[in-house]
Amino acid sequence: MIIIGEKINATLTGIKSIVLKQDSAGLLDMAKIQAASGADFIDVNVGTGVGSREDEIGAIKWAVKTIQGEIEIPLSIDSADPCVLDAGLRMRDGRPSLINSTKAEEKNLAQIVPLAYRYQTPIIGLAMDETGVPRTVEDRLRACENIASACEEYGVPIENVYFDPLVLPVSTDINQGLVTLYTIAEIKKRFPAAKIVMGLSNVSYGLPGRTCLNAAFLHMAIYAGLDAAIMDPLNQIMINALKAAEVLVGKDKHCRRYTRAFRSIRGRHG
Ligand code: THG
Repeated sequence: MIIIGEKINATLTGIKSIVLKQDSAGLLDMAKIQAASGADFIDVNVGTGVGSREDEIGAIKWAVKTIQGEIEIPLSIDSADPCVLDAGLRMRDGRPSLINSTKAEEKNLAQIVPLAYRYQTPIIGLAMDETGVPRTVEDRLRACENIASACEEYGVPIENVYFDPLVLPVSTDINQGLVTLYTIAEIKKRFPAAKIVMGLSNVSYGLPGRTCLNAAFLHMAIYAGLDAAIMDPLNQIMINALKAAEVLVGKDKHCRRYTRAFRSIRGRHG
């Protein structure tokens, strides 16, 4: 499993103030702690919701430059704005990156998929279009088909595509857990060479014991074929869930990673 550390996200109040103050030390702390916890990528989302597009472009340049000046870790550039993605990718100057993300909307695809070709980076495609997140597996799959067609058209290999089946809260629609899980399984069948990624925490929105639900959902999603998770790498319960699931679906040869992870914390967890 590929772990994409989610903690540099300006919708979180602590990060929002770090971005607004351009607090480089605070930003670096958040990057280093996630890298040290085993994140494979760090997601960088600096959209504070205040200020202009130029402010967000300035913020992504600052954040990317600050992080890569100190640590070498792949970055997931997270924005809905193609110009912000472009600015972040240009600042990476060929270092390993991930575009997060494009929707299956004509205009979005035409602006963002060419960036994946130009910068030769993988790209996340969200299973949604201009009308929002479809509530059925069929409609989410149709969105993925449209993304795959655009990638083919612009010369982006399917191996570089991460499909995001998307997650809606089960508290508002009890079927949404299964819709996401079935979408993962169908994407795997239709595009076996592509990868599948998602953010988990939406599933438990509005309910108590969120980590309990998120961990169960991670187990099921890994069984269904999830390749990468946008998650908090500092949340030990979630990391344990991930390692256990990898063993049980045969993705951890000789249970080596599982054993190593538990050896270091044997005193606390048996
Ligand atoms: N898909 C894709 N990109 C995404 C999302 C997605 N980017 C944004 C979002 N969803 C994923 N990122 C976050 C970031 C932070 C939190 C949730 C989702 C969050 N974090 C808590 C915190 O840091 O305080 C801790 C959560 C925990 O302990 O588990 O709430 O769906 N492609």
